[in-house]
Amino acid sequence: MQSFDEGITLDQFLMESGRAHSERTGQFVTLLKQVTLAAKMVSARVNRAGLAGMIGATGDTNIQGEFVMKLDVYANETIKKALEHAGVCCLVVSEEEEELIHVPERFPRGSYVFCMDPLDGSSNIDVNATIGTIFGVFRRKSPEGGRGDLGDVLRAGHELIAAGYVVYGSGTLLVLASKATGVNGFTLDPGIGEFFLSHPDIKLEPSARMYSLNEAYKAQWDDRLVDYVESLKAPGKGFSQRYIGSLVADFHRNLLKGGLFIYPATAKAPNGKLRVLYEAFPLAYIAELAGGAATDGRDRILDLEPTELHQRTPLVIGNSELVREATEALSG
Ligand code: AHM
Ligand code: MG
Repeated sequence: MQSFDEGITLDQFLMESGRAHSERTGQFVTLLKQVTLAAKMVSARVNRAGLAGMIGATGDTNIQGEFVMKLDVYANETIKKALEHAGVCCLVVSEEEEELIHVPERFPRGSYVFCMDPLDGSSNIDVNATIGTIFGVFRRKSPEGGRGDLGDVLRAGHELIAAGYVVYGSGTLLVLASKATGVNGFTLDPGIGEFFLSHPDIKLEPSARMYSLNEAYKAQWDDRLVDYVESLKAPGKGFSQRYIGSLVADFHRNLLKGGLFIYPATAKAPNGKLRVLYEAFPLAYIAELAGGAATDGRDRILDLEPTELHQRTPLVIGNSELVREATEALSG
């Protein structure tokens, strides 16, 4: 795996890693650059979101119109446009859109399939809590130049060639993972509009003492989960709990500080809430490359083969020993 020094720009990193990566077409690097560009645009809009009400009060409808476009819609359109114009994708899957998105006829069709949750945690926008973009990249299976089809998308997670997320929080940080480069984090310097490598080669320790899940649903849990979570609270175990309710933010904290995240099956949501293609797969790919693990409470997430675009899955993800213990407890 190639290693990099802190402080280089994301562009420099992409150019160097492009040389190391097995995807040598240049198209792959262009794809990641376009995602970066879109991330900067979304970040700028997220930072201004709170101004919408103030500007509305001035009665300037044009400016207000621009501001009040829902942020998740804006993120979806911005990322899609960045990818379509660059001719790097044949297909996009988005949480915001029911159907598979084909790149319009007027653009060249590229080799990649992009699966995204354009703005995860969007129920947190109103309270200025951290939100983010999650994405995974497959190389197409269908013939080059064609429109692409469902077979390019409905496939096992271990076929991903890259994944990442952007968190729009107190700062904007982009985490990028691929087998050639491992997991690296880049912080946006808003003054000059560049991402700099700030978290090189992120690794998860085998264990940690933090768990994240929504305990308000306890009455709907399987008894095995109730017992497992109770066991974490035993005196002397030293666990603490954090739950933001924004997957990307909870995952990011756990990736940097260690922790176990669970969004289980519940009586009301027997398949859990989170989506396979653009939430569970990318984060599982990142977790594994960082030395962690992810299961659905029984099987490895990256071995799932979804049969529907917006399929859901329970998710147990984080430090490898914690995921193993939780999975044993849940499937025992
Ligand atoms: P959404 O698709 O409605 O945005 O829901 C996804 C979010 C995740 O970011 C988060 O982990 C989860 O919903 C929180 O759900 P809950 O409020 O049920 O704990
Ligand atoms: Mg989401």
